[in-house]
Amino acid sequence: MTTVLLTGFEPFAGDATNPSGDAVRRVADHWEGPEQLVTAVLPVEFGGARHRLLELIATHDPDVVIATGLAGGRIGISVERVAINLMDARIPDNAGDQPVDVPSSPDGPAAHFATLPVKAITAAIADAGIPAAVSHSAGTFVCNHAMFTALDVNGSGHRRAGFIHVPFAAEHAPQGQPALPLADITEALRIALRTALDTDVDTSYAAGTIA
Ligand code: PCA
Repeated sequence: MTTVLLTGFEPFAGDATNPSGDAVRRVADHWEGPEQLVTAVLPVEFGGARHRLLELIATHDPDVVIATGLAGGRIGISVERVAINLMDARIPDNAGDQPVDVPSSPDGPAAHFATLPVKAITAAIADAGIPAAVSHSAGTFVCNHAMFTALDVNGSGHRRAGFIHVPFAAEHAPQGQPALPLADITEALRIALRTALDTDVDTSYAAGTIA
């Protein structure tokens, strides 16, 4: 049985909700398979998120891992291409930890590329009329750390893993911030899972940035 792991995050930085966790719960409510879907909402804690993610991967040995989180201020869905081996927290996490200039994994490589078909996923979401782009930075906070962690345990080879940042949900966005309806964020994550499961070789098209 093919197994997929989809995670979101709890609220952080004083927000009442986190659209990533809300959307993951909705995807779970409507999943029709045939693959087994495992979902979780991770704590916004460097140590706690890593621990929980490693536990989930060890327990379920998923074929596909898509972790998701909020990137407030971004205008669409960001399909992350790279996780860097660095924690540099501008604010404390929900446990009060604020690592600065510390590697995610002291013995790990400088970075890991997502092993998801990031361009096919981005194109499929955009084709559904939902704004989406390939992103080349997942930041240096808990989301980047979670993405790096998921890819750092990718040793078995069969697993595809990566990360998707979502914007604020329109239902809860702070005044003046870009946002998408939670239904669109949910649909984007469903499309991402479907595309990751159904795409053997990623498509290739220019998706870079000049700066
Ligand atoms: N976004 C934060 C951490 C949790 C979340 O949803 C980030 O981008 O690192």
